[in-house]
Amino acid sequence: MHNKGPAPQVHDGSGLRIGIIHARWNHVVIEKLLEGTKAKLLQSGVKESNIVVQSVPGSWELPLAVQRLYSASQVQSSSAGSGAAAGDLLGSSTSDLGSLSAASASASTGPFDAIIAIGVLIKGETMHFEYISDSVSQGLMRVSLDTGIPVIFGVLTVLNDEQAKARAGIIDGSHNHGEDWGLAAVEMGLKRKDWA
Ligand code: DLZ
Repeated sequence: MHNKGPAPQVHDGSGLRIGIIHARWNHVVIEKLLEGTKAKLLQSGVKESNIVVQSVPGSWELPLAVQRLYSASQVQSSSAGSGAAAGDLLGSSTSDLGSLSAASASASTGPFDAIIAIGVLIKGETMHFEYISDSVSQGLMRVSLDTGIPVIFGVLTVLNDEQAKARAGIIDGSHNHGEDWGLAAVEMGLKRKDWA
């Protein structure tokens, strides 16, 4: 077990509904992060049908997508049974990363307990790296505080491809940070229920 993250706790996620929005830029790394995230959600007891996965082009689009996914799920819960699936409100309900998005096909409806935003920003690839990183992190925090839903910050901001791979478990012996994000979503989703 790696020793850089929070001290481990075990939480029961069987009653939770979790949304995941991921960017498609740097998709090889994204795929592994998504895999790690989903693995820990499932291991914590979150039902496959209660995990909704959506994609957007790049990290810049994450804050709006998280906000809309959250709003759509709130609309659904107030007009239960008659609303469109949250996925429909964002266009395609698949993540474009193959089987990892399979859960969305048979996804449940209702409000989310937490939403995980996943992106990989690599400095070498954009002159605007600092601006995008700053805006995306501020945007995600704003959505979280404005709506009260835990938004898990699954955005890697790294200097190069190598650093990205070393945070996604792609390089031998490296830790997949997606696992931490899955666990954080379960813990914060449960806390949100307590705080409601
Ligand atoms: C344009 C761009 C660049 C250069 N680099 C990245 C990146 O490393 N990671 C990422 O998630 N997205 C990148 N993008 C795309 C922007 O986030 C955004 O999708 C486009 O500017 C369209 O708004």
